[in-house]
Amino acid sequence: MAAAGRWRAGLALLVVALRLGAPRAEQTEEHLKREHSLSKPYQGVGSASSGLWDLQGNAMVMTQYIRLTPDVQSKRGAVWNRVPCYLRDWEMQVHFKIHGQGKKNLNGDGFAIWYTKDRMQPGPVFGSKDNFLGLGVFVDTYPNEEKQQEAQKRRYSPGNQRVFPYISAMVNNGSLTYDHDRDGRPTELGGCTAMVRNLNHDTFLVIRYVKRRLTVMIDIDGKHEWRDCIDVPGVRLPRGYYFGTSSVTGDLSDNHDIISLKLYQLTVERTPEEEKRDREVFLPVVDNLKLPGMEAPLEPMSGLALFLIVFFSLVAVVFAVVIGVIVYNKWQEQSRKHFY
Ligand SMILES: [Ca+2]
Repeated sequence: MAAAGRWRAGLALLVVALRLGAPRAEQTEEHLKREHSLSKPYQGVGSASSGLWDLQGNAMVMTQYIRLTPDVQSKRGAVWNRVPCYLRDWEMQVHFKIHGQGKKNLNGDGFAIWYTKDRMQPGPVFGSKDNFLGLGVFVDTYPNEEKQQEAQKRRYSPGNQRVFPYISAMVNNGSLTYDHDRDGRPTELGGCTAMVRNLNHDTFLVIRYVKRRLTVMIDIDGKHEWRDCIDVPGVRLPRGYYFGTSSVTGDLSDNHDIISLKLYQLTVERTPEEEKRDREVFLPVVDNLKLPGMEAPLEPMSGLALFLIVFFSLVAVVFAVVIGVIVYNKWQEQSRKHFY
């Protein structure tokens, strides 16, 4: 239900989807935004002057897909949208394929889908920069933490274990570091297992951002059905960030292919209260989330702080004037006494 409009969107650009399961029928309009979408024949992708998407590293444009990395060790590739996205509510549908020669858990490392302030900056997080500002959704195909613990002959406590490939999401205000050795566990907003590798059918992932609610759904079983993966309310993302996707291989590798990225504008109605709640933010933040290093968002000075500074400055000025007047009067008195 509430399925994203991939199947219908091919027929018409404008689709009205009725969310049947919702308590009150809520209408959502979807509209494909070409300037933030990437699909065959990938016209102008990576060209210096024209085109909407930039290529980076080892990424290559093929006829049927964009290969972020080949199934070769130590490769890194990315593709980034050139146009910042100013939409409030959107849905990104990712058609991807991960395949390679390596046996299970002898492949890596996966890929990331980004909505971030900075673009085209290489780094250690699936080939892209750490301490990023914005959202990262990671399709992680190698269990670093588990392998490390195995090597140290330690075992996970049951219930703690995540089965890989594993999809997770992270929102960063620039202060957080992605812990690669722990597969991002300390900063994970939510996640799910997704057996996405070496499949003969198409695999899809959708990131939906509506009314500050972030949801990730997957369609990886070849049944043309969305399955819930991540659902986090109160996610505040600034507008004007860039979409991108990046991937990296290390000692282990895979082909990481992007077949398409389709960005839909979602038009939803907001009540006045929702309008107030969803007002513009300048730094990414997740409500009611306590992560190490995220407790104090670096918002611009609050109204209260500004008021207090002005108030105490005024008090200081008044105090100084009063002292001055008293001292002046005393001095005049003194000089009068002196005169007579
Ligand atoms: Ca990993």
